Amino acid sequence: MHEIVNIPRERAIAVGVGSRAFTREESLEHLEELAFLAETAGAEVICKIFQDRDKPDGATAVGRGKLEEIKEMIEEDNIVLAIFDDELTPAQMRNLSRELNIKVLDRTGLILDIFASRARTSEARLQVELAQLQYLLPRLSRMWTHLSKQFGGIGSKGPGETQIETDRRMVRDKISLLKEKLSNVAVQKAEQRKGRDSMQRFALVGYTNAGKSTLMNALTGAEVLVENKLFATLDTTVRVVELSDSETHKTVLLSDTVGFIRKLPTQLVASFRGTLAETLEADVLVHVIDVSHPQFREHIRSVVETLEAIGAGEKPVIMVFNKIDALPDLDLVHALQADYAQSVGISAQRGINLTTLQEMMLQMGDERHETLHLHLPYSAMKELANIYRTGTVLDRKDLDDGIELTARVTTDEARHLRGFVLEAA
Ligand SMILES: Nc1nc2c(ncn2[C@@H]2O[C@H](COP(=O)(O)OP(=O)(O)OP(=O)(O)O)[C@@H](O)[C@H]2O)c(=O)[nH]1
Ligand SMILES: [Mg+2]
Repeated sequence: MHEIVNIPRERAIAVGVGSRAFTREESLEHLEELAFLAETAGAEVICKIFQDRDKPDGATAVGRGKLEEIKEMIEEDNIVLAIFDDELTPAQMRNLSRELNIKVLDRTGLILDIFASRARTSEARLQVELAQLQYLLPRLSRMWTHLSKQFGGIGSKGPGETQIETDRRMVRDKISLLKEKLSNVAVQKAEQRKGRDSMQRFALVGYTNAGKSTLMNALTGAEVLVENKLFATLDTTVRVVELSDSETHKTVLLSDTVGFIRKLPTQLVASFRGTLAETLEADVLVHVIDVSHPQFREHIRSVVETLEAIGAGEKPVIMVFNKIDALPDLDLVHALQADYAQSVGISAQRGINLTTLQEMMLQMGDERHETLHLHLPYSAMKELANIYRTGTVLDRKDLDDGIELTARVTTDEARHLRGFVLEAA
């Protein structure tokens, strides 16, 4: 029996402030994306307002006149929530809540809120809670109670009611505890992964809503949730894919994970390391791009930046231009294929060109990797840095006379490391 619960959707205003770094058109696209994020979080965006400025006002983000305009709209349209693009400083947040007298959220708070309401596994929940507390910590002051209420945002998923009356110290303790729990989860997961070391690993990465899960399902027959919403996926799924052409047949692993977005909060990126472990340990990344989106080039940049931030910037990549079925013609795709050596235009939904993609994966995967058990003296730190950059460290022990490592490295790198090998792992 289903109970029908009518949760009223909070009426919201989305506010964007231009800056010299972007054209007006780009800033308006960002505002559209903010509204899409807000809708995903369950709000109803009644109006969008944009102010072109050189930089945001230090006290209230928008200027005085604009603020009055926003106040009027709030009155007229019974708006209960104001959402600002970009991150507000604690002072801006305070001033705006006082001036507007409704709940105020910024892009970061909104993204954290979506993650909080969508996290399903215990690991994802721990990661989100950690990110929320880290976001809150610098904003803690006598405003704590007030901010906590406000922080709940849409659906009021705050970091837990018991925290409300607490002080910085308790928040810090809680942060340490969460980190400890997460590192235990990470150890367990690393154990699970050890058994699959011999298989080649591919990881789907890309902007949120690009079609990663749709492609995962098309290639593996998995049933990962697909939705026209931002951040439909928050966990990582790993499945086996059979790749074959006329000569070779190979079984590899493919993972689907959380998508990225412009200005992904740094707290979230850091907290989601556990979920992103598959991406970090992949041999090849499959970067999925919604080529039918007007801002797809900026999406590519955001994804590349995030990959660099998590330390996966140097991995081999196949660029997959998805949703070609939604393009008027293929001129754009042909131009892109000329720009990117390893790339293919596909439709994950309609199953167009998936064979070409699989052949490409077969070829890219051929760049062999091996697992080595090494002893590196402290004089070989350059080698250590190279292993971290191009390979994957599976196990590490810091000893008096150097570092003992189990690592997956490319065949090329393995040749350089021959002198340090203890035994075949
Ligand atoms: N037209 C078209 N739509 C597609 C295609 N592939 C995916 N979609 C749609 O794009 C939306 C997002 O797809 P998902 O597979 O959930 O995207 P995702 O990258 O996993 O997104 P997140 O998990 O939210 O980061 C859904 O509405 C899909 O139906 C395609 O080839 N063509
Ligand atoms: Mg997904």
